[in-house]
Amino acid sequence: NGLTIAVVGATGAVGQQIIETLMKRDFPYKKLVLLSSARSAGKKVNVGGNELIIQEARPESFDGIDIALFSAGGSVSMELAPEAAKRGAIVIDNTSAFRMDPDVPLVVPEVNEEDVRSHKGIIANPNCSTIQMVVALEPVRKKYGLKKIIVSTYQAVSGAGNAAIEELELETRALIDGKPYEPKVLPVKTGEKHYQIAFNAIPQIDKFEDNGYTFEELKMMNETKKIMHDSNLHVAATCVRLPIETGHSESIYFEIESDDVTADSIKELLKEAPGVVLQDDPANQVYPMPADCVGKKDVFVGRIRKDLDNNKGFHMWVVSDNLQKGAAWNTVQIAESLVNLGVVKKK
Ligand code: 11C
Repeated sequence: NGLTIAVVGATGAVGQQIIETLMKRDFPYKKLVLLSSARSAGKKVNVGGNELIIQEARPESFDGIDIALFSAGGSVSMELAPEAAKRGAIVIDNTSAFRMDPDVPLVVPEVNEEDVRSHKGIIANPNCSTIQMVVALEPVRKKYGLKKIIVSTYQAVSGAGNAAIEELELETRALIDGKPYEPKVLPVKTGEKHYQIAFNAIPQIDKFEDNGYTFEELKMMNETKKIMHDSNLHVAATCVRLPIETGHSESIYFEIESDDVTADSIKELLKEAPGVVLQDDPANQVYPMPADCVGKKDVFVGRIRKDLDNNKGFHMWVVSDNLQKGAAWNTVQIAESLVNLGVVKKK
C-alpha cells in the first residue's frame, strides 16, 4: 500500500535532504526509487537503514511512478520532467526550468496550495529565497494588501550546491593557514571569473541579464508575482552571497495598502501565521540568525518595525534554512498537498 516516489538528483545537497524529509514525515509511500545522472548512477545511499543503489534516470525509469521529485539541475528537468509526466507521474521540480511556464503551477503551500489542482503533470517549486519571503509576506498581503517589496538577501553557499560548500570550507582553512586558494565555483561555476567567498560578500548570484539584474534577483521578482497572483506588485531584489554554509537571510522593506497599521499588529499577525516563527524581542536581543535555523522547517521573522517616513512602509528580517523550506521541505510539502487535497489518490 502507498505511493511510488522517485527522487531525481538523489546525491545532491537538496536530493539528500528530500530523502531525509520523506523519511521523517508520515508520507504514504511504499517505494522510493533513487535516480541521478549517469555520473552518479551506481552510488549507494542509506535510506532508513537500507542501502539503495542509485539508477541512471531515463524516460522509462518513470513507468509506474506516482510522484517524481526533481532536483538534478535545469537541463535534466527539461529533458526528463516531460517524459515523467507523459508516463503518468506528477513531477515536482526544484529547478527554474518550468517556473514561469503559464501551464505550470508554482507553489508554496502556505500561500497558494490550491494551485496544485491545476497541474498538467508538472508543478514547480520556487527558488529558495522567494519561498521564505512569500511565506512571511502572504499574511500581510491578505490582511492589509501589499504594494511594494524591496529585498536585499544575505545568502548561504549551499544554495550553489555541495561544491560551493566545499569551496567555502577549503578556502577558509587555506586563508587562515596563509596558503593560496584558487576559487573555482562561486559566484557561478560555469562563469568566466571566480571570486573568493571566505571573509567576503559577493553581490552576484547566478548570471547577469541584460537589464543589470542577476537571474536570482529576477527569479525573486517574477516568482513572487506569480505565487501571489499579483502582476501589479512592485518587487525589486538585490541578492548577495555571504560566507555562510546554510541559511538565507533577507532584509525586506514592504509597503501595504492600508493606513495606520502598527508594527505590533504585523507582529500579532505573523505570530499566528502558518510556517512562520516570530523571534522579535529587541530588548532581549532576540532576532533570527541563520546559525539557529539550520535543519528547521520554519521561516523565522524578526526586527519588524515601521518606516519612520512612510506610514505604509515596514522593515523586517527573515531567515530560513534554504535547503529545508527553501527546497526539500517545500517540495515534500507540495507532495503532501497533492495527497491531502486528493489530487493524488492514496493507494
Ligand atoms: C542560490 N537560490 O542560493 C539559489 C539556489 O533556482 O532553485 C536555487 C536555485 C534555484 O544559489
